[in-house]
Amino acid sequence: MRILVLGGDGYLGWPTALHLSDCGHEVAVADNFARRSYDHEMGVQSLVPIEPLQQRVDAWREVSGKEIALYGGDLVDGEFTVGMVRDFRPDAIVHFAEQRAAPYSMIDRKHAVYTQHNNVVGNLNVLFAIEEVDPEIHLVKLGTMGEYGTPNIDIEEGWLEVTHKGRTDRMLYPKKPGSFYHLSKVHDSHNIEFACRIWGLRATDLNQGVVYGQETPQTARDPRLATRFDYDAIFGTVLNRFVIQAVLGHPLTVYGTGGQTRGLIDIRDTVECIRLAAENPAERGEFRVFNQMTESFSVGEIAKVVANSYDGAVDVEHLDNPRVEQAEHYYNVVHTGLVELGLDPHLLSNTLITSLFGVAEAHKHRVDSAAMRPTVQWRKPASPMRDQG
Ligand code: NAD
Ligand code: USQ
Repeated sequence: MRILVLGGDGYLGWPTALHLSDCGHEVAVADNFARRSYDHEMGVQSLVPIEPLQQRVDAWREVSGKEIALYGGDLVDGEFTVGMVRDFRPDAIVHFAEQRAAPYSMIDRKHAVYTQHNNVVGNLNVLFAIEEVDPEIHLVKLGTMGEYGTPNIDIEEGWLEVTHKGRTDRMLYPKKPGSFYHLSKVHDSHNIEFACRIWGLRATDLNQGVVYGQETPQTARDPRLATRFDYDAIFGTVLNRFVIQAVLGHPLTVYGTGGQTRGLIDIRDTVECIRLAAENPAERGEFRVFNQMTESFSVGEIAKVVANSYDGAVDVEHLDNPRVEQAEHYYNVVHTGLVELGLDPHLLSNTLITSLFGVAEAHKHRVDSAAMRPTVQWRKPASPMRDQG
């Protein structure tokens, strides 16, 4: 298949492009390098050094003999987006290319507006490009488990059968996201479902949980193929941060009581889920949703797993939660769709965490400790809502 990976310079986009190329697909990557500019803005850098995208593509050619085409441009530019799709003529488009950090979207008005404009408009341009160039193209879109929030009922895969006053219908599952970033994904999901229903496009929305890990079999083949590994309080995700904190001898920063529960997934399963979704396309007119996670853990449990796997002493510090989220709640997620397509998950194990300790140990001199503590508050200090939780 011909597969265009949008956001192909990112943490997940790059290893996915390599995995798809390794599996024999014709791959192109597109990126506007916004992620690298957030690093400059925040004064941080990936823990693991990463090469510029052109060098990564050259290294992959050297290592594997395979070509990956490269498009530099911004999805918010509709002409660029449609021109790229017309030029590459993909069978599937994998869309990772969004601002993806909840804390970044909660910094202030400017960052919230940027996040929703970048994500919602970019995704709309992708939908219009598919409709204009070839409605057969399958869109594989990265959504997030955080679209659902933490409802007090089971979380189904995107759709819910509702019986109301004696009548029954299949409705989009109700959403209660926890940040302006997570909201942007809800808006995307609605726009995609609309395009499938009205134009007959085919799409798979992958509501992915929090990803952990840094290496895949392809990125491990050469240091120039490494993907990024974020540890800072804005872009670092929880398990990856705890691993780095343990190695640095910093306390693990559990927000609040640590009772909040999330779905998690190993980066090696992320790239495989994308392959499975791309190779088994949705039907024309179908808005298909999979919950792309393999296990649920509370933040407190994640801290325990990391602390127990590390050889040295590890402290846990409970910080006042800078976010507004339920501390204790029901969490039961249906996630059978991808397993039915053939996913054989890597569950969280000491082996994986031990190898991550190795990655963190090798690069710990690059850490700026000041970037570790959370600074973005969900509640504004003067807000009358402040004490309502
Ligand atoms: P990332 O920020 O590392 O990668 C996203 C890439 O998209 C970056 O390289 C960025 O430069 C590019 N990009 C952003 N806006 C763009 C635009 N307008 N035009 C072109 N390129 C643009 O993020 P990631 O961690 O690789 O996440 C990828 C996707 O997966 C995101 O959509 C994210 O919401 C989703 N996701 C990530 C996680 C996680 O834990 N990392 C979990 C669930 C879902
Ligand atoms: N948390 C801590 N301590 C930390 C960091 C986080 O307790 O040092 C807690 C947070 O309060 C939250 C949970 O850990 O309850 C997850 O936080 P996170 O920063 O790891 O993940 P999140 O903000 O939800 O976002 C990440 C990705 C995002 C993706 C999402 C999947 O950045 O792109 O959409 O995971 S999900 O959470 O399923 O929505």
